[in-house]
Amino acid sequence: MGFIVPFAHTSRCAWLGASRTVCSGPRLRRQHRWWGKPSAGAVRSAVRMVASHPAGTVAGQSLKASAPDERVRDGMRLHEFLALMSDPKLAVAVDSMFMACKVVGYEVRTASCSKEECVNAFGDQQLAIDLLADKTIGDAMKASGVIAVGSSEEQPVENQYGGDAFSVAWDPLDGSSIVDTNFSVGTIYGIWPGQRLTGITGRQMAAAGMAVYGPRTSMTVAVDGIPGTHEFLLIDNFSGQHGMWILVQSFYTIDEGKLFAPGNLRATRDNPGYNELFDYWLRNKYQLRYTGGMVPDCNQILIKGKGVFANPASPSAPAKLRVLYEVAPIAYLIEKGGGASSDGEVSALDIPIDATDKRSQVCYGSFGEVARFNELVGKKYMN
Ligand code: FDP
Repeated sequence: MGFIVPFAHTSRCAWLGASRTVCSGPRLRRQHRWWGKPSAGAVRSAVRMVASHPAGTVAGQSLKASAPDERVRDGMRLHEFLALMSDPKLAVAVDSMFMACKVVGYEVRTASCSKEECVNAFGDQQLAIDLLADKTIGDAMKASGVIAVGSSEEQPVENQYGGDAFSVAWDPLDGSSIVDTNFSVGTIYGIWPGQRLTGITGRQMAAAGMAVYGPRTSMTVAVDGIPGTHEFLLIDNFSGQHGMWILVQSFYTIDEGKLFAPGNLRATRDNPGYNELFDYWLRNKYQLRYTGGMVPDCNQILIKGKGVFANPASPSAPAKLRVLYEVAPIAYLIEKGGGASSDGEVSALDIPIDATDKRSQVCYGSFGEVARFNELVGKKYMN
């Protein structure tokens, strides 16, 4: 039962390691919770979670870390973090994404928006902001020299990029319908070993990330071989560190807590299970935190260390989110960060990606919240 392992630790100092002197207040609080005795409710929901999942999908193969890597510490720079990765080509691919997202953040910040669209300059032309972001990321992936196949939500085909080590899928600007309102938007990406992006599952991923373009630009990233999920901040204060990515916090656990982000709410009309789940959240006085942008709505689960994001399907409001570009990479980040994901039945990391535009309903959050989603919503309206 992999996800209960953290409660078995008894020495907090071993956990803190090198990061001990630089921990912030909230991070210390999170670590206290992590090391504390699990509540009866948490144990009950964990047991329910195991019971509601076929063997091997969550309990057996959880990506959740049994212990953090002591070399990872708050305040470290991106290049120091990349140096911890055992595969230098993977480090190049991840670094290239950080570089591209820095540029995309600038493109979003300096776009001009009307009621019709948001545009920015590309040479002599004006380009819609999502197309410009897509081009920026595609160019960076090609230039990295390590990417065999690239594919984006804007062009959902498998493009050959000339490298041989990894393949990468990205959603260049998720939340494009809210970019004009100046809400936070983001980039999502997943990196797979090998030379294809179909006939795979999210569980095979080597790394995933999501950049948040909000009042601050941040990147939440998880990589194979390094426990946890980590948030980097782009320093934008004209100091000597201006333009650098600095690790600001690491996530290893997602607790139970009453915070909800109910996506595709229209599906409550003809999905009785979702209606019941929504009613449960209201009756229990959950706190609503939903922007309509999947990146900030899911990233908050890691930052707050609690909560649930759901986007269920119904007959009249079918699944919209794409597994390759959105669902699987975010599942990787949430599961490595100590949470759970599900398509209503199995971990979103186990959904077969048989086509680049395959879609799925999804739920992310603490184990208890995801178990409740499986119990009430299930997969009745997903095919
Ligand atoms: P958008 O269409 O604005 O790009 O995946 C796309 C997405 O946004 C998600 O970010 C968001 O959670 C979802 O769609 C919202 O969909 P609806 O507006 O259809 O509810």
